[in-house]
Amino acid sequence: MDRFFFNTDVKTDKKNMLLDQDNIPSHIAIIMDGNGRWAKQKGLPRVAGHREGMKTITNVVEKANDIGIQFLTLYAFSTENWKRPKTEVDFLMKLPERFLDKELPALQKNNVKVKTIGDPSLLPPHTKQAVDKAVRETENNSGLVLNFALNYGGRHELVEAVRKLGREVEHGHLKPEDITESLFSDRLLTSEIPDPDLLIRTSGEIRLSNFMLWQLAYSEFWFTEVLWPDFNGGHLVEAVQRYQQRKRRYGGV
Ligand code: V07
Repeated sequence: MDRFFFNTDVKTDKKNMLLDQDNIPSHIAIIMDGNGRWAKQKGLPRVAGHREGMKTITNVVEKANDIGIQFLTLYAFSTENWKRPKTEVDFLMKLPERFLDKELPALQKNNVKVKTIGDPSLLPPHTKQAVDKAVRETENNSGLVLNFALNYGGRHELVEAVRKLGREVEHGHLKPEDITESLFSDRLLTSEIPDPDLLIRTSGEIRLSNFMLWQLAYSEFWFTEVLWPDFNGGHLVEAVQRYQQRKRRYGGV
């Protein structure tokens, strides 16, 4: 029997308010693309788009929490993003602190648990410290897990997992025959997080861009032309509805 959820938040969500409560995706992963293009269209510098994109996160986290999402992974900075102009990289590296200075109290109040995946070794110390502090201070929260992919690369993650397994074999703790998909998953940065049920990419690009290559093997993909700074809670609900329609169709055959 289907139960339905009626959202009364008219501020962020004017349409598409019906969701099947028995089929809410546990984990949504998002490639937050289109910030630079949003700024360009408005004649603003790229960094203005990044700043606006940060506001979208607050909005989307709130809605994800409302609809009962348990894990939200956001691709904030890829291993390839270091190739951007230094001024832009420097600006981007200030955003985790800015975001957390402003939002950590609200995240705390909403019982959100902050996590990260990615290689922290190349992050500036000020960035790493701010993120570590947020992770530490929210580690006992039991609500939505807000997982930031920060200096994350899917291939890098896979190579690191292979290295780990290689060392375990070398030390005689493991036989190659013992390596299973499940054991391999346990060596990834997401070992404590289920695979995403739904991937959203904004801004019309139809690519994975080295994001969660292993974990997205069975996920539903939802691509939208909407630029990340224009994305809102209503769009998130729409993506979940499309996800639910697909799931219902599969259930029929
Ligand atoms: C970044 C803003 C959102 C649009 C996409 C690119 C720019 C939030 C964070 C963040 C990261 C870790 C954390 C808390 C917040 C962030 C970067 C870029 C590098 F623990 N937004 N945001 N980090 N953008």
